[in-house]
Amino acid sequence: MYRRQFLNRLMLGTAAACLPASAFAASIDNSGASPVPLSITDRTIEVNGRAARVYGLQRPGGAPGLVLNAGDLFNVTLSNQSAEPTLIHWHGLTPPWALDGVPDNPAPLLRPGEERRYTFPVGEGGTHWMHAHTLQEQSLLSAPLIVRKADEQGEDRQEVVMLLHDFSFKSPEELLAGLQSGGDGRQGMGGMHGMHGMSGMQMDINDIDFDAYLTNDRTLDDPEIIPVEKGGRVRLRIINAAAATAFTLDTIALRARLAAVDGREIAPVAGRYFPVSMGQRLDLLLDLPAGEGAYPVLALREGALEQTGLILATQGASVSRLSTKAETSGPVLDTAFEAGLSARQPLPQTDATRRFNLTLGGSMNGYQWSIVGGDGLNVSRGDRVQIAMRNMSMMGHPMHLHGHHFQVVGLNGRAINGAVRDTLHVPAMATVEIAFDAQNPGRWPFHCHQLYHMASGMMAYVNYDRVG
Ligand SMILES: [Cu+2]
Repeated sequence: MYRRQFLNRLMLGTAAACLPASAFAASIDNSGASPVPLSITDRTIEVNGRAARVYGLQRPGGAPGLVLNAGDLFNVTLSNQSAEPTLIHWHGLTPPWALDGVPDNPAPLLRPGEERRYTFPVGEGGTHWMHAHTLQEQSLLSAPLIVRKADEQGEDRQEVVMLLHDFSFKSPEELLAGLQSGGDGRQGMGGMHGMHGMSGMQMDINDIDFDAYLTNDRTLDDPEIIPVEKGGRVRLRIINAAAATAFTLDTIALRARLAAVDGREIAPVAGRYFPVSMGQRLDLLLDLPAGEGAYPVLALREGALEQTGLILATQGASVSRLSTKAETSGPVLDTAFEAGLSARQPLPQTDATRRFNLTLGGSMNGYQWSIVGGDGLNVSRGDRVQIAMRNMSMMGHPMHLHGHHFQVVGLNGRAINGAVRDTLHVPAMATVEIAFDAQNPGRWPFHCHQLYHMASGMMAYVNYDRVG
């Protein structure tokens, strides 16, 4: 009952009336091609030596999520074989609004035993994600959604997926209640950090102490070891599926090139450390040394010692044991890395026809969060929309827009011609600006992807005043 109440609370918006019910007809495919079955299941995994009940999101045979080719039809039958009502959001795809997968916006939850067909053009490809847009996301109701671009389909690169999670043996309802009461479940302040000349202000980095940090369901006590070839080439598709944890990827001994963020190509950036906030994805290209070797790739928890990851290992290489804790805290995400990114395909140059100014606010006191100015994000089809966000809170917020990709066009008051994304991390006290073209009518969620912030007020909608 308890869980149901919270689920209902999290339906995130009332049923919107601006599309007729017949919009669902768009989901019926008459082409005759058979859909891919995708099942929501209950399953048990082992975490820290204990059994944990979690959700699964699997194809026949048990493979998680979906692997599709760009240009294909997304042609899927989603069936709920779990014991709870739920629904799946296709994070990174731009389907018609009726198929977006946020409960009651506008599609209803899938009841246990119910199934639903989805067909729409999958788009140009990239590393994407699928997840429940409810507290069930914390219980691993989440999986990779990989759409291979044309030039990746015959690519001589081994594809490796890293799905990152934060995990708790407590239910998400308990975690949220703990945050709201300021008691159990809350870690406390993340420490003192001076930022942008504002030294002395206290930043909050993590507000939940999780029991484990997972990569593909496993901790570093028992990591996944991926067989690779000597001198091999790897495309690492990293998805930060964590509910409330930002990470920095550390490729350690391997030099990497970042080729895409949120599935969209950028001018490649070489390096070792790559930040990835909640809801964001990275495509890292790795070229392995010629000899035998084992190469850990780690994800460092922001502002804390915990780490997770996997190991790429050639045949016969000796694999050393890795600790779940590092000796120094993971980096705190700022705007410096974002400032160095530029899109391979930026938005066409044009002036904004609609501008909005939002303030991200809130505090740990009472755990209330807000998007001030987010009530009137009304646009028209064809608009170039520009949204400035000022984060006046002491936490970072990964802001995600459904149904569109936006370009990062400003950071802390400086105009940039940045990456094209669907999720942008807005650090504490930072100002960012994004732009997008309104081409996909609907009532589109625009929210913080920290699950408990979203559940505590950080939800707005970009609404097309004339749908159709
Ligand atoms: Cu947030």
